[in-house]
Amino acid sequence: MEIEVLEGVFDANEIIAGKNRAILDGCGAFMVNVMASPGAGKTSVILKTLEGVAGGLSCAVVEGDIAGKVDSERVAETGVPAIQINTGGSCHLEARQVNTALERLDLEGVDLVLVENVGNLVCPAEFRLGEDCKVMILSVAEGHDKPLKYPLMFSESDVLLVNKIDLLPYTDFDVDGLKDTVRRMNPRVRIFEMSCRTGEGIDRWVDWLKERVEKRAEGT
Ligand SMILES: Nc1nc2c(ncn2[C@@H]2O[C@H](COP(=O)(O)OP(=O)(O)OP(=O)(O)O)[C@@H](O)[C@H]2O)c(=O)[nH]1
Ligand SMILES: [Mg+2]
Repeated sequence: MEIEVLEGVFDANEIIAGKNRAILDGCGAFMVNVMASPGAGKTSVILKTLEGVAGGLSCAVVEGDIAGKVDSERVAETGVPAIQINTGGSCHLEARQVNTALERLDLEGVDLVLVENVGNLVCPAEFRLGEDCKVMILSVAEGHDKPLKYPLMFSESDVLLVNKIDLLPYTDFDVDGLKDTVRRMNPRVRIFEMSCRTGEGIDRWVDWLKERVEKRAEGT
C-alpha cells in the first residue's frame, strides 16, 4: 500500500515536471537543478555562476529552503530576479513548487534559470523538476566517501562540482579517488574542481555551462 502511495507521488511530480519543461521550452530558457548537502556551497556557486555569465546570459534564480529567505536576499543583491520557496519542513523541492516559481518569474528573455534545491544529499535526486541539467556539489570538507553512502545523487547528476578545493591542504580528501569512484557509478558525469573562495576553476564550469545553454538555444 505504501509503495502505491509513493508511486502516486512520483507520478504526480513527473506530470508537473513535464509542465515545467513545456514552460521552459516555450521561452527558450535552460534550467539547472543545483543539489548538495547543507553548506557545500550551492548559493556561493550560484553567485559565482551569475558573475561568470553576466553580460552574456540573462538569468533568474529559484531558491529552495526549509525556512527563511537568506539565500534569495543574497541573490537579489546582485540585481538578478530571485524567488524564495520555503518547503516548510520538506527536505527537497518538488516540481509543483518550481512550477509556482516559474509562473511568478517573468521569463521573457531569460536564458538561464538556476534552482537551488534544499540542502540534502538524498531526496532531491528523486524528484525531477523539469530541468535540463542536474548539478551536484560536494565540498572537500565532507569527505571522499560520500558517493558510496549517497549513490543516487552521484549517479543521477550530469555534473559534479568539487568545491572548496582551497581547503584541500587541511583535509585527507582524495580528489583522484573520488573521481574514479564517481566515474565508475556514472560514466557520463562531468567533473569540475573549484573554489568559490579563491575563484579557481570557476571559469571551466562557467564555459561549459555557457556552451550547453547556447547549444540548447540552437536546438543541438
Ligand atoms: N573555504 C571555502 N569556503 C566556501 C567555499 N564555497 C563556499 N564557502 C563557504 O561555505 C559556507 C556555506 O556556503 P553556501 O554557499 O551558503 O552553502 P549552501 O550549500 O548554499 O548552504 P545552504 O543553503 O545552507 O544549504 C559559507 O560560509 C561560504 O562562504 C569555498 O570554495 N571555499
Ligand atoms: Mg544556500
